[in-house]
Amino acid sequence: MSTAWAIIDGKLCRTFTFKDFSQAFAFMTRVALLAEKQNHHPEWTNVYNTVRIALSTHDAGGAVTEKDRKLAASIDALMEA
Ligand code: H2B
Repeated sequence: MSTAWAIIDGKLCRTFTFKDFSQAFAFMTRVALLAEKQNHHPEWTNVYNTVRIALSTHDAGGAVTEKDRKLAASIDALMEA
């Protein structure tokens, strides 16, 4: 099941669930392009149809910053499109 964004272990996290692996990987491809554009890259795991994303800013000592919130908002916008 997909979740809302939440701070877990100091990172901005959300879990996305899709119909199957193909849908999950297509989503990851789109997020990867966003991440490159923003020069801000997710820590993530994928297991079959589930993608878990954890965002933090290494450059800020691992804190959650505006860069993480911006990438999270862009990912949400992908989901709505
Ligand atoms: N991604 C994330 N999530 N946090 C960072 O601090 C970060 C990044 N820094 N992507 C960028 C790249 C930095 O390492 C490069 C050198 O700009």
